[in-house]
Amino acid sequence: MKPAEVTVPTTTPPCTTPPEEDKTVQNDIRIAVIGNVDSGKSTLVGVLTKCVLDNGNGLVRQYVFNYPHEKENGRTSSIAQEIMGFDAKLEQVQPSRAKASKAELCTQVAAASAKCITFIDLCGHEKYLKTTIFGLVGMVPDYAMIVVGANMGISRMTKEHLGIALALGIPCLIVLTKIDISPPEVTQKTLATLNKLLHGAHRSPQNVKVEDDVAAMAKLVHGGSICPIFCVSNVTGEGIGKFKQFLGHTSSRAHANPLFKTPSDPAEFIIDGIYAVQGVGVVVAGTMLAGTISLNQEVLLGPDPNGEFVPVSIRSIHFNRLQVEKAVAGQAVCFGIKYHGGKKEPLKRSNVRKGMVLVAKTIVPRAVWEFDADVVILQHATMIQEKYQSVIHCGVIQQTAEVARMDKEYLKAKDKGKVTFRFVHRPEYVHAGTTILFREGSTRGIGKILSINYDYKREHPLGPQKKHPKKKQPAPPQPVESPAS
Ligand SMILES: Nc1nc2c(ncn2[C@@H]2O[C@H](COP(=O)(O)OP(=O)(O)OP(=O)(O)O)[C@@H](O)[C@H]2O)c(=O)[nH]1
Ligand SMILES: [Mg+2]
Repeated sequence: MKPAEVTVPTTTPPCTTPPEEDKTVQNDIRIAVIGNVDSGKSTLVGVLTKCVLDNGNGLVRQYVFNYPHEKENGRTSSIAQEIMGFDAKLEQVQPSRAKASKAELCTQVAAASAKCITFIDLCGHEKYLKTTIFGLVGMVPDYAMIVVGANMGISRMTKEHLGIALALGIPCLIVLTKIDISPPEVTQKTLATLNKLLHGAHRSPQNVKVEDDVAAMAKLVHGGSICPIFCVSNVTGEGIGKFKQFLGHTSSRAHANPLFKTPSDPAEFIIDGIYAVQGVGVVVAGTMLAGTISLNQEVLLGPDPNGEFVPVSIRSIHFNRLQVEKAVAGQAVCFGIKYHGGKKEPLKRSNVRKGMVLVAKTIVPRAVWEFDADVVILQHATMIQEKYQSVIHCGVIQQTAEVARMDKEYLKAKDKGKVTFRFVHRPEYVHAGTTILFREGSTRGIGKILSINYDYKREHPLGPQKKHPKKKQPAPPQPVESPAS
């Protein structure tokens, strides 16, 4: 998939965030980890965050996996998050081995750190591409770290992941793993292919050497002007120290990312994870795109299958696993929520889905079925016409949509056009200006929402949906860990 023409802003808009909150936002960095299956993503995340080395046979990834089935087959199939902390001198905060659980380790690191990097470990296998795209589009990472096995070369999936990150305007860094087992000539060949690929995508690759100034490099990566390539071994530890130094100098791109508004705007929080926590109730994880949400505040949760929003209260707020009083634009946080007011039934996990939002009451949110978008078809085997259906990724929203109308008879690979998409299953809360990705089989496209069609209304395809189904639902699988933030 070729990168589309999406401009990466290089200038930082003036910051209106109060200094203390601004520091928290600036020192909270999110890195999405992508790349081909078995390239060493989970292992690298484990080596960086747990300060241990791998045995080349799947030892360290065990500390990163969420589920027992992932441990059994060694393949990431869910989104795992791990924290790496730095103190004020940019020395890594060592995780204490005495603390047993993943959650306790994260809390300990976050509490002792002046700066935190959250790695979002995504799936390499094509079977889980939907999950990986969700992590890249919905979890609003500051950077994408593309992991490539030095001995494995550049696969189709590596190109696909890189293409999506570039199309979304996320600055990239590359880590070549397995240099301990890759013959030097093979590593050189992989590097040459990578350099060619990045030049072709109008990015400047920079092979990092021992003597390079990583602080200066981190600034250039922030602006998206260079793409550094680090060569490491998760087994011998070669190159890991230099890479950690670089990571210590990275900073958040929240102020440079046009997706984020200021803490004084009306609040908007997009939900990327839902948990039922014993003794706490429903907890939603996600990203604050705008505004400020405080403890006990009343906000609106929605849209439900009928497109409606319900008032909920904020019972608890966690940022990097630590309890806080408020959350501001740019932060990834978790909220404990309950129905506001006199609702008899408690809020259940099944009442919330990924793709919903929490918004300030002042917004008066409206869910819609249709929107117009400017699109470019990156690859498609035949032609796209009216009634064509595809999965649309738009922030945390993932839903099949149909082409209701278009300004041309058909679109084929490399064509641009104006398309009206209509969601198939339920109305969603979307904004003009948001980037969308769509994919179906080998078809890939990217676009930007131009306008929302509030006039088109329809019933839910299955008739009006009950908000609280009477039938007892089977208990959803519980995450092994409590939410990451
Ligand atoms: N020798 C050597 N082996 C490594 C290195 N990094 C990872 N491995 C091994 O490579 C295998 C795959 O590593 P994973 O971390 O599971 O790879 P992944 O990219 O997360 O794979 P998916 O989650 O399935 O996409 C494991 O057996 C690791 O032990 C390295 O630098 N050197
Ligand atoms: Mg993995």
